[in-house]
Amino acid sequence: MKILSATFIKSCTNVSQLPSDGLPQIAFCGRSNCGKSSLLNVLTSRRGLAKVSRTPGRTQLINLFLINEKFYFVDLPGFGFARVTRKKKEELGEMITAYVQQAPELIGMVSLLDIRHKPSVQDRIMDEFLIEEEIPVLHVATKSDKVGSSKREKHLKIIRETLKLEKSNPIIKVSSLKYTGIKELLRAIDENFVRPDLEVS
Ligand SMILES: Nc1nc2c(ncn2[C@@H]2O[C@H](COP(=O)(O)OP(=O)(O)OP(=O)(O)O)[C@@H](O)[C@H]2O)c(=O)[nH]1
Ligand SMILES: [Mg+2]
Repeated sequence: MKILSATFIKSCTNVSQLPSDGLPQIAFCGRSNCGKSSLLNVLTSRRGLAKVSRTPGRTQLINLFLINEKFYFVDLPGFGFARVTRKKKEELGEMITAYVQQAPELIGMVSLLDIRHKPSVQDRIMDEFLIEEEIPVLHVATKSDKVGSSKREKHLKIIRETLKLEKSNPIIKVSSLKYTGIKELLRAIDENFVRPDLEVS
């Protein structure tokens, strides 16, 4: 897939505000601060398209970006940020749950995991929830530049074992800082989610 255009369309506080144009949506989920917004900027080659912050909990809305005028990338709020109030945490969790259950155009979820950390209970719950909802998932290990190359496989193994992923289920390693793994991720998105009518020739 080649990304020719990427445009911010809107931020939604509620799934009722999602576009009703029938275009497919590919969403990005993961713990707060795992690098969702940074990865979206790198994938679309638009620095500043999605807001990035060193402070976890930056993205608290469902943000939609129209890609190639044919489908959306959706930046979801991060889950599991300890410093937001319990009420806020519940609201964000509910927003993500409602999105997955009620967005009829969701064709796939890119699930991001910081390569340095063992997946949390919430990461596991999210994975199980996506399986239950029959949403295809592609796993991505982010911030691969933060782990020395000799240790990366060990970290991927921990992620694979904690999430009980089959060998056939890929985990794509990326670094938004070093721009590595980006082509591989776009190819995997194509192979896993994108229908022929979304292809750019
Ligand atoms: N070293 C390194 N830092 C990264 C990478 N990707 C993101 N970061 C940093 O991690 C922090 C969080 O990045 P975001 O992209 O805002 O993370 P997010 O998942 O969108 O966070 P929320 O919106 O809070 O859920 C920022 O300080 C980024 O600069 C990466 O590949 N390598
Ligand atoms: Mg974000």
